[in-house]
Amino acid sequence: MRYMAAAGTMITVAPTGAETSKSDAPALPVTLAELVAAAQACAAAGAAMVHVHLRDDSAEPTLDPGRAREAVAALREETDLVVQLSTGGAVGDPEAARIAVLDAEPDSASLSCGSVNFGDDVFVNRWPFMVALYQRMQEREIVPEFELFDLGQVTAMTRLIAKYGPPSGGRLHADLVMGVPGGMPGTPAALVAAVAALPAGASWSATGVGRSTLPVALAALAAGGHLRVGMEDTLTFAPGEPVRDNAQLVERAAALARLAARPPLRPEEARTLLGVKDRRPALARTAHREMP
Ligand code: KMH
Ligand code: ZN
Repeated sequence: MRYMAAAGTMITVAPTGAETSKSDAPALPVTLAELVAAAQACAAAGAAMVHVHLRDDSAEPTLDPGRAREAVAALREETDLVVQLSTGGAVGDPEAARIAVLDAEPDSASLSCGSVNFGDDVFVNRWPFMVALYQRMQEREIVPEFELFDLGQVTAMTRLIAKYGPPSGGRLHADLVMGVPGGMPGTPAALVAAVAALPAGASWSATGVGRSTLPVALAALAAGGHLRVGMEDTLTFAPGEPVRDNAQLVERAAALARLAARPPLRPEEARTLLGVKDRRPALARTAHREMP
């Protein structure tokens, strides 16, 4: 077990996701303006990275390359968050569209390390597709965040790195996505098992879907990990109380991190932690320094 706690906590916000409809969660940010406003509010609340899924004009999930480029540019312009695009998309999205997201040159992109049942559906991540995504990220100098939905996916990630070399930036960062119906449960025991299997020196965050949000966040902080929160994963703040907005979830994560004496990392610190290449225009590098 690696209890080498980082000094601070990197908080990632996943504001939108691809599996919830706007009609079921009206506070879900789906337009570019809503996404940017949510990202700004979450940055002010303590987020350092934003994990982005795109929606079209009907608020349906899309991997449209133009929208991806637009979102990356707008988030770079309006926030100093590390911008991570999802390559997972929505369950059933074609591989070609998922890999094409990398053309938008985000700082980071997700890379799911195996197929997993996703409720009634299957989220497919074939090994050859994982390899293609990984190599494209290496070529484009995009830092992968390895999404691990189950214990065996830790092994798949380790195999990928052993076979194809280190990620861009030379660091290794994984996110344990826990509590998906079909994946590992969102329990402290599962978290401890997954963290024990990570390669030495890896940084990691954890995400608890649905009602596992709090147990996973508390276990992750105790075990030295970082946090991912947001409406992609959590729509109920407390029993019977819908989430107000993404910033509410980030505020709670930041409060927990402070309580654990591991306060939120600033985006600059997250950039160093992840080893991301700085693609921001020179002006934008200083424009957001006043954020808390
Ligand atoms: N929407 C899920 C099927 C990712 O962003 O990389 C996949 C997902 C993972 O959300
Ligand atoms: Zn996602």
